[in-house]
Amino acid sequence: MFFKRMPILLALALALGLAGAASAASAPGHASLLIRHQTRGCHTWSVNGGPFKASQSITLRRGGWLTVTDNDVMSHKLVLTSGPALRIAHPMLNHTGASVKVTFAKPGVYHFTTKPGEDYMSGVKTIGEDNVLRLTVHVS
Ligand SMILES: [Cu+2]
Repeated sequence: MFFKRMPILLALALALGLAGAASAASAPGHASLLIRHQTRGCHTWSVNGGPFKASQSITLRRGGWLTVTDNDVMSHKLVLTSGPALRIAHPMLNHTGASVKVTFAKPGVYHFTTKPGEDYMSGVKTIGEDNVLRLTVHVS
């Protein structure tokens, strides 16, 4: 019985191992985030056209990069709050459609937030507390 079952277990272990390796290798190389304005909470962001939320989490492969585009009615500054040291060349998103690109040379877990600035125009009304945008980036 044991010897009969052995090859199946071995095959299963191999298959799982290969699947694990394949998923690590296929972590995406880039992601694009879009900040939008909304009445409730002032702003949210979306990853690759997905749902708009205040908090997002993504996985990138080492050497991968992301872009953040600001379509909000106010500026945002992209800020790294924890994780491996990282240089953000132009962290200020200070006009409609402004974008920033961040490249991840080192593996690790990076946490970002944004520091919103003043509205570009007066009279923008929102409901509730302004959201704090948060992003976790897992780089494998
Ligand atoms: Cu906003």
